[in-house]
Amino acid sequence: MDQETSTQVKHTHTDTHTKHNSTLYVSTEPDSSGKRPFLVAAVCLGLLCVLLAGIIGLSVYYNRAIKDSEDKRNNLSQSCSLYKTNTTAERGQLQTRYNNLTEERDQLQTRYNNLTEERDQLQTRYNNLTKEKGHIQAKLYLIEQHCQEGWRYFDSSLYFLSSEKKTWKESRQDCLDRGADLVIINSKEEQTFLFNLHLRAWIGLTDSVTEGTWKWVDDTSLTTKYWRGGQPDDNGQEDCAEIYYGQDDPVQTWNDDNCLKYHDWICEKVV
Ligand SMILES: [Ca+2]
Ligand SMILES: [Ca+2]
Ligand SMILES: [Ca+2]
Repeated sequence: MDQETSTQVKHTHTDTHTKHNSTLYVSTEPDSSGKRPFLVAAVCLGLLCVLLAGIIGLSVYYNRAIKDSEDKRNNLSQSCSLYKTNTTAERGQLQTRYNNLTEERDQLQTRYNNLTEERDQLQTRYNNLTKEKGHIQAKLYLIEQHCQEGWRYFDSSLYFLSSEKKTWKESRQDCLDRGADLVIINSKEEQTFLFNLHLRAWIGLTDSVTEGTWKWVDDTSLTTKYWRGGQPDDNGQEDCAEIYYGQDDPVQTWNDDNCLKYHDWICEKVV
């Protein structure tokens, strides 16, 4: 059977040899042609194995790359989250600090306003004191000048004591000429001060307008009185008052007398 097949093959190849002389050598080796499919299959299998190994390798590579990428993404996400947390905390701290600085600024502004107000008040007070100092200096100068001319000073008033005698009206005119007037006794202290001068002198008190209604020269009514006992008695029309030293009690020294009589007098100038 194999012999017949071989003969047929050989015959076929002989025919082929008749048409194509160049293929004659190949057609005479029937043994090697039987192994080629296996060789091809083995090569293919090898290639498949290589291909499969490559695919597996690529798969592992890409899986690892994907995992690395996910890890990086997770790390990045964590970093972003941490950054957000830190940023939020920092923003909160900055807000708190801003609020504190704002409050501190407002307090400083209030303190500044108070200090400004206090400074203005002190400035006003300084101006008033400066003005007052000027008045006091002027007053001191006035007092000093009058004292050099023989006036007496007591409790914000200057007193001129006459060295001659005149009627009440002439005495008052003399005081007016000196920029003063007959003395008005406003207090017990002033009465005592005048009593201690040991004088009998006209004072600025009269009832010449309405009998019995005593008024001071500044037209104020008499309230506090220091008459001697039994006075005023208007004995023979007595309408002018004098302070009459000689009584033991310093607050009972006044007498009404005739305005045309001659007495010393006391002028008063309030400073
Ligand atoms: Ca007085
Ligand atoms: Ca009288
Ligand atoms: Ca009298």
